[in-house]
Amino acid sequence: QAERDVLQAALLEGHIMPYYQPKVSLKTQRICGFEALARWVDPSGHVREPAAFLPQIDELKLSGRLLDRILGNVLQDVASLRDYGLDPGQVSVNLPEVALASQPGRERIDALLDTFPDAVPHLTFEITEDVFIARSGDTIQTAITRLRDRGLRISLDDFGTGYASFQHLRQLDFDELKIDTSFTASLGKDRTTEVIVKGFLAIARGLEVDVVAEGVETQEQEDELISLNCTMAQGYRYGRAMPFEEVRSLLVGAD
Ligand code: G
Ligand code: G
Ligand code: MN
Ligand code: NA
Repeated sequence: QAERDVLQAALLEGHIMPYYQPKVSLKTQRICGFEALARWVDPSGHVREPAAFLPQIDELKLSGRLLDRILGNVLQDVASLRDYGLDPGQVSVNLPEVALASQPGRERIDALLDTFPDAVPHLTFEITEDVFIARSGDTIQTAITRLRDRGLRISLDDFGTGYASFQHLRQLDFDELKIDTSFTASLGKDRTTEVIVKGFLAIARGLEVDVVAEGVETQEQEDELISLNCTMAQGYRYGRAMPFEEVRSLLVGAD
């Protein structure tokens, strides 16, 4: 209970917030968007990463509250950038399974989106394949279709690491596929990985969806991805997740 109170207070008082990791176009080498990643920032300035608090959030059934906070902040930040005349590009938010599976979860998302209609076209929701495992696929599919109809994009996160990845491709219309860090890390080192990534990119081209390679750290990985015609990348090579004020400065500088 004490732990729950601490987490709930951190959420209510706004200490848990999105940081933003840039996504880069491999064609232009320019920033084309960001992924919002939750951080818990103490009043002392100490920053905790999701691994330190997401498990408790799940356990204490606070993931709905977390999404309210992260999505609410992201919409506000996107709207504020637009007010400055800046283009944030596509901003991704990680969606937990319960957000789509439960009626209250879906209603909360709708209510938040209604508050910032101009920010909605900038939004991408990242879902992992585990959203399909726990509940009936039909409910999830309907929820996803409704969101896409509102003009936001759906991205399949950690692609290739889950159970029955190809089955999900057949059941779901989506807009983007994210190649997991574990594949990127083996590029240039392991022929099997290269063949698999090449296959992912061929599938994405055939389905006409975007691809983002995650966890890009080196020039070699980038060169390899470019030679495979991958269009977007994300990783420490381009930048770590940063607070909103830094995003604004970065975009002002890029203008
Ligand atoms: O930021 P970092 O690379 O440490 O993120 C670790 C993991 O936490 C990633 O798998 C990411 O998807 C997840 N994560 C980060 N922010 C959020 C969030 O706001 N909501 C959910 N559900 N997961 C998040
Ligand atoms: O949502 P997802 O699980 O994909 O979250 C992305 C995770 O990958 C975050 O934990 C983020 O901190 C991490 N990450 C981002 N860039 C890099 C990178 O270049 N290398 C590695 N190893 N991890 C990264
Ligand atoms: Mn993600
Ligand atoms: Na990922």
